[in-house]
Amino acid sequence: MTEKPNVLIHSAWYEPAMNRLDELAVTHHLYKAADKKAFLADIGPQCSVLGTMHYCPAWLMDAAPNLELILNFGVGYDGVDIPEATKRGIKVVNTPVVLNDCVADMAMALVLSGRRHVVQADRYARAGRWPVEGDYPYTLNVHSTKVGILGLGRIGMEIADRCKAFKMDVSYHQRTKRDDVDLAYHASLVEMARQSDILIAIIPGGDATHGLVSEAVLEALGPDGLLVNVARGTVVDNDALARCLKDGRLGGAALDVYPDEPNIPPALLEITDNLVLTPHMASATHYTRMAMGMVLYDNLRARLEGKPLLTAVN
Ligand code: A2R
Repeated sequence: MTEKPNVLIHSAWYEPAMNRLDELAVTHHLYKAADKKAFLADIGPQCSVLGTMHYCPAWLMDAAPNLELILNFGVGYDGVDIPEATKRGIKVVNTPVVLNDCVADMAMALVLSGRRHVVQADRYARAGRWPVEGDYPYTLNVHSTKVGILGLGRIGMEIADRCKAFKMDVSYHQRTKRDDVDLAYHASLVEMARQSDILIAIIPGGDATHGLVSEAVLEALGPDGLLVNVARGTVVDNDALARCLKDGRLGGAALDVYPDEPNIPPALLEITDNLVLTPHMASATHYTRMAMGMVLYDNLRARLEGKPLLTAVN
C-alpha cells in the first residue's frame, strides 16, 4: 500500500462507515470548519481524494487541484460535474446496488401512504376527529391498480417485484425497451401516465431528465392518480405538481426528494390533504447507509492497492 492519502470530506455521510476511511487515509472534514474558505485554501491542495454526498461542482475541484478520485455517497451523482471531472482526469465512484432494496421499500411505503392515507389518517385519529366526525373518508386501492414505473433500472426492477407482490399490474417507461423483462413497455411517458393509477419515478437527475414529469404527465395521471417520486426532485415540475394537487387535476403525491434540498418548495408544504412528504430518506437505514459507506471504503482501498475501481461512473 502507498502512503496514506489526504481525503477532503466535503459533506459527511453515515459516520460509522465514514470513520472507517481513517484506516486508509487522513481525512479532513470541511463541513466542520468554522472558516471553510481558509480551510479549503489550506487543505484542498493536499488532497487527492474528495468524499461527498453527491455534490462536487467545478469550483470545488478548483479548490482541490490535485484530486484524482471523488467518492460519491449515493447512487445518483447529478450534483457532481462529471464532464468536468473527466476532463481533469478525476475518477468518480458511486454506491449503486446496495441501496436497491431500501429505496424500493420506501417507494412502497409512499405508495401505501399515498393511496391509503396512512399519514393523513394518523393526523385525523390523533386530532380526536374520529369520535366527532366519524370514520375517515374512503381511500383508494393499492392492489388491483395499474402502476407505471419511470425508470426500470436496478432500483426500478426491485420496485416492480414489490408491486407484483402487491397484485399490481406493472408497466414501465424509459428510453430503451428491455428485452429481458416481461412487462409492458410504453414509449411515451404521457401515455403510460394516462393508463396508470400510480406513477413511480426512479430515474437519475440532471439536465436530461429535468421536468420530465411535466404538467401534461400529471394531468394524464389524473384526478385519481398518485405520483411517487424517489428519484430526484428535479425530474418533476414541482410548480405544476402543486397546481395540479390544489385544483384536483392530480389525485395525490408522495415525495421523498426535492430540487433544493433540504428546502421543500413552500407551495408543496401548504398541501396536506393529498400530499405526503418525507425528507430524502429512502436509503437511510443503518444497514444500507453502512453498506453504501463500505462501497466507498472498498473503492478507496482498491485504488490504493492499484486494483480497478469497483463502481466507477466515468
Ligand atoms: O432510459 P434508459 O433506457 O437508459 O433507462 C434508464 C432510465 N432513464 C431514463 N428514463 C427516461 N428518460 C430518461 N431521460 C432517462 N434516463 C435514464 O432510468 C434506467 O433504466 C433508469 C436508471 O437505472 P439505473 O442506472 O440502474 O439507476 P438506479 O440504480 O436504479 O438508480 C436510479 C436513480 C439514481 O440515479 C438516483 O437519482 C435515484 O435513483 O436514487
